[in-house]
Amino acid sequence: MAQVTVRISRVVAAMGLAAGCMLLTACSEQGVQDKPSGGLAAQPKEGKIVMGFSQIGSESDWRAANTVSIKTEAEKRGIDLRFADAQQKQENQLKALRSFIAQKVDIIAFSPVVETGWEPVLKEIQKAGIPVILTDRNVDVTDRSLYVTFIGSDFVEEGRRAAKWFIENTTGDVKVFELRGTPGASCAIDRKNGFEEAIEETPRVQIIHSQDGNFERGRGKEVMEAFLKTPKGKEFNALYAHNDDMALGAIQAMKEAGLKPGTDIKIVSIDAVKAAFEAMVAGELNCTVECNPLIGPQLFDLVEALIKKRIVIKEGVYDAAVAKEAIKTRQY
Ligand code: GYE
Repeated sequence: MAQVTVRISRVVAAMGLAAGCMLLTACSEQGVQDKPSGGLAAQPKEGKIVMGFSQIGSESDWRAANTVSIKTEAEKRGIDLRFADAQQKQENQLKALRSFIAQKVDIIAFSPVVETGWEPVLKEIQKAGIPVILTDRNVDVTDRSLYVTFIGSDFVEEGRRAAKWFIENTTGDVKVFELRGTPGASCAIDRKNGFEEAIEETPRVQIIHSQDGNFERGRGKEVMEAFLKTPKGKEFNALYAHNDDMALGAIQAMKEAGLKPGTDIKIVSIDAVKAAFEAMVAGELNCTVECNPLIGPQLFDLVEALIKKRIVIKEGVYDAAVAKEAIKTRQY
């Protein structure tokens, strides 16, 4: 399983929430009690936490699973989730974030489609006293106090893992076509950097062409169709796609052009969605690097810790009759 990391910024300490966050790993087991106290400007209304969530869109199977995870977990915990789909447009996300301020939500989470351009709106949110959690993708801001934390995968490492597959499972010259994700998205930038870093000392593995396909299956197919008609399209023998959906689209284009994906062209992509496993079973995809979209439980553990600010530890009572057995697993 891929690790979804939770990076806590300095602001948590500044907000006096460090203790709550240190206990986060234990939250799901130990339960969070609903007993708001003063401190944060945003407080639950009528006992319910109100959270604004700005989702990027529905460009991939990964995204669909991510949306389900967030919605299901919110529902399970009785959180009033105001969910907005930005259809892959930053301007729509900016509008959604400003509308969350107007709605006076308790907390905002969002998955930023691109890395840059968030500073002004994050300042407005901070001024309104609403904590912000970044999910999935990162932002490029100088002021780290503008968000509490970033919950997401290590995309550089994913790029390295993809490269490692080519290095370890091929011989001879590997001429890679790189199908990149959305321009300016943190995961597209990092997945490229991680891959390039990992192939640096293996000159037989080279990226001979790189183009973006916006993380979409349809785009992946179109881009591959066009590429196959170019001179480099006759030369390449490997595909590195920043997500499974684009790889699956490209596989379709290769098949229509009479190529054998997985054999003539070695293919590695990222996400590990079910359709990628189907393609591997069919022998058309060689490897997928896992990127876990199921962040709902971790996200809402954090939300509850920030808003409710009271986490009760689970404890028991032990009769002497059980002591002999229980002592075997005592850690303190
Ligand atoms: O890999 C891709 C999606 O941001 C990690 O976005 C996410 C990426 C994921 O559309 O399939």
